[in-house]
Amino acid sequence: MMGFSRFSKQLSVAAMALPLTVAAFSAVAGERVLNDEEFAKAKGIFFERCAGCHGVLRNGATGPALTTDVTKELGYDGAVSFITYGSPAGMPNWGTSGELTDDEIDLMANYVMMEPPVPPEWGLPEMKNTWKVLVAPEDRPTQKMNDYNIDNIFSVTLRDTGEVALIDGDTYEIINVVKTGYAVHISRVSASGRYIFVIARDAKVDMIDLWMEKPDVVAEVRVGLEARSVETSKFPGYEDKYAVAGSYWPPQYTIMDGDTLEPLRVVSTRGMTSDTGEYHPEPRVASIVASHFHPEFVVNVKETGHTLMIDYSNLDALKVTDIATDRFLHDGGFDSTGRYFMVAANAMNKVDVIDTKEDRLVASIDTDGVKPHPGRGANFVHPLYGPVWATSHLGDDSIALIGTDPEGHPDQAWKLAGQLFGLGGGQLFIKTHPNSNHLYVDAPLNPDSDLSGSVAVFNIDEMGAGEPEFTTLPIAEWANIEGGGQPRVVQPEFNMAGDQVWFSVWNGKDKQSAIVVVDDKTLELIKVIKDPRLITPTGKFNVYNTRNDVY
Ligand code: DHE
Repeated sequence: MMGFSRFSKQLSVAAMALPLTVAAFSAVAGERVLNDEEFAKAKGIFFERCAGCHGVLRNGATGPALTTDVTKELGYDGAVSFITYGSPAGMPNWGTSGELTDDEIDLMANYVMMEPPVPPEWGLPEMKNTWKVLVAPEDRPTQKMNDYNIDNIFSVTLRDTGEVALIDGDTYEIINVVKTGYAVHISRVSASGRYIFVIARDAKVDMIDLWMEKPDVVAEVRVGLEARSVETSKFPGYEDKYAVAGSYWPPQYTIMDGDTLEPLRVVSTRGMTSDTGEYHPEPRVASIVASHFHPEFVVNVKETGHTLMIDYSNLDALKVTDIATDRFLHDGGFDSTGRYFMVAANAMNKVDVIDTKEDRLVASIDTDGVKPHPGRGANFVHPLYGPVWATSHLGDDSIALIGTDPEGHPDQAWKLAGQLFGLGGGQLFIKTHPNSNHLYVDAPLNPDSDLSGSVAVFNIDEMGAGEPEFTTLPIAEWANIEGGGQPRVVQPEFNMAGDQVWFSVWNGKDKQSAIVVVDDKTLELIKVIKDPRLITPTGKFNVYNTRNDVY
């Protein structure tokens, strides 16, 4: 365990992003027009690695715009440098991490100089062609057919194999590895806890039934060509009735039957920006949560900055409350009461607060950091500020604490109440649990492998005095990975009881990865889960915590 000063952390991150030397360019070919085969390959890599942050049409969001006016200004050498080394503001170091070869970097640097291709549309007919009910509702078990404590199962994203591993949180055994869509992203859990819904980057939704003797997929559908979010209806009376998925391409959301995934309604999100009123062709759907106060999905539209409260009580006459928020909405989570949804507008360095009871914007908060990236964030009671919700930042080491208690702590409510400073830039996820006195913050996108392989732990009780120090847990070292690589430690997730915290040690596809389980009280290692099937584990979703919005 070790501590870092804030100054040295920033220096070390900046040092990793030095410009390329002439020698480093020697393996690459230089600026040219790509042939058809090269263009197709580069298009694939862009879709897999770049479109999420920069947009299919490259208008920019989490990452800057890469339209040809911008890339030509940057030039071929500049593009190679960024792709190789990344940047402290959150661009991954695709070259030095070994994820892209010199030839692939050359392809990509040339590709971004050319006009982006426009992918096709994808409506209900296309969705229905891909919709499959593998086990009809009437053929499914009428009671739980296994002995698993299903509330303590973890659905673990195996990013590069397009699978999720269902892991028993009590025994650490892999229950099943389930085939899902391409570059699978997140899992969400139905209100009853019976079904897990998984969304993949190719917009395939898979529905897993945890009551089966061996839990497996019972229905699937593709709701577009690219997607990141899925959620299910949670309002009393609508439990497990609907699912909703948000697509990046085409920019739209789709409401599906919660038993079969039959696509029922698809609605485009193309339209005007909330502030300047300009048309945007690609306003992608970022995070979605289910309201606990109304039969509504809270759908966050990234590029145009709209939070749409979609009333699902009558799909034939869909009522939408369109709240103007900040542009570039990304991820977020509820406050501890489940009433306020806190969503990061990451490229604006803001967090917007949505009151899901009154359906209104409560505040737009400058987080005094670069690109807030909370995952679902972390709720805890700060010794001075009372209940707060916290977010880490992608672009620097700061952690923003936002007051969430307007009654008890009005001076801090919906304001930046305070800050902490973590391992360095490249932070992605922050987590605690109501039963824990610890706050965990990762930094998987930091170019320094010591930092990306560790996690910072703050003691909540000790946050009242001075600049709180953190303890560094060398999680990747504990995993004792064989065969090298740059294993990144990503996304702390608690077990159901809130006494263990799980970390993914995310290595290259052809390298060993692991999951490390830590005792929350003692911060000691409990278990390293290694298995040849655990390839590129990233997000982990504990059934109980996910379905009850515990974080
Ligand atoms: Fe994610 C959540 C989008 C890259 C792991 N990610 C989200 C959400 C969005 C999003 C919109 C919120 C979903 C919700 O709550 O409904 N993610 C994107 C991107 O656009 C981006 C930046 C680039 C891309 O090409 O996809 C991106 N995400 C990643 C990764 O590279 C991560 C680290 C590894 C992986 O598996 O892909 C990653 N994203 C996650 C995880 C969550 C997530 C684990 C859920 C966190 C949680 O605790 O809920």
